[in-house]
Amino acid sequence: MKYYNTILKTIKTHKKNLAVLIDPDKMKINSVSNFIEKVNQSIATHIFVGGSEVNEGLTEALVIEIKKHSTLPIILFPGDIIQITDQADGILFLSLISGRNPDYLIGKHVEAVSKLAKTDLEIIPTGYLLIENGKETAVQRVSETKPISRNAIETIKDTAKAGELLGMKLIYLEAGSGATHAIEPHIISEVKQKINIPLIVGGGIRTKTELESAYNAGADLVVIGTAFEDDETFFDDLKKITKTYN
Ligand code: 1GP
Repeated sequence: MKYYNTILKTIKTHKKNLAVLIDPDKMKINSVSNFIEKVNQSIATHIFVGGSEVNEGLTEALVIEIKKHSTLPIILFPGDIIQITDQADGILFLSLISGRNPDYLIGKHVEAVSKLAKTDLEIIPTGYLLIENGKETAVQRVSETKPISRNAIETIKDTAKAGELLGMKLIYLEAGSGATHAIEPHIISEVKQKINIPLIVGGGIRTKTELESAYNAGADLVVIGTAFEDDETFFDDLKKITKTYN
């Protein structure tokens, strides 16, 4: 579990992780080198690749191109099994535990097994919780599940804890790509206090202040996609710095 252990190590040393999420459906291959150059100069520690709706073949081509320009770990964050490619380094094996659609709890996982067996991907079991953010998100539409209300803090905490007790190695609090409201810091901090595994937070984070606020609340890894897609100058705010967190 090389990549997972690296995340555990950052927690011990009070460092934080930032994943830049690249959607194969939105990133053009000929834009990759410029984009990744900016990623390389930033505080990003991971590149996540995935999307809710991606055509077959696009993910693999994108990962191959990213690899030419970056040594950061490339972790698949797939919306579907067709996004699995052995060209990446790892995969978040996501179970959508906020929802009650069996396909996204276990069904697609069974289908993925024979494909994963042909790869050396590091498989990281991840409990994925979609939290309501004020508008319908692609995850909600594609998975046909309801997000948990952001006011239902006990349900959010118990769902995250249940994921941990089921053996999941990471918990991902997701507001949804392009969310109007990012996950609120008090939710991050209450979930973090409840669980003993690393916490990922993503969805709707657009500024350095929001990023810092998620870190300060207890996020170990933050995922940002849309803000970089919309405005690459955001990378300028996130140039490499040395900072530790308590
Ligand atoms: C989406 O959590 C990720 O799955 C990132 O969301 O695109 O809003 O940054 P954004």
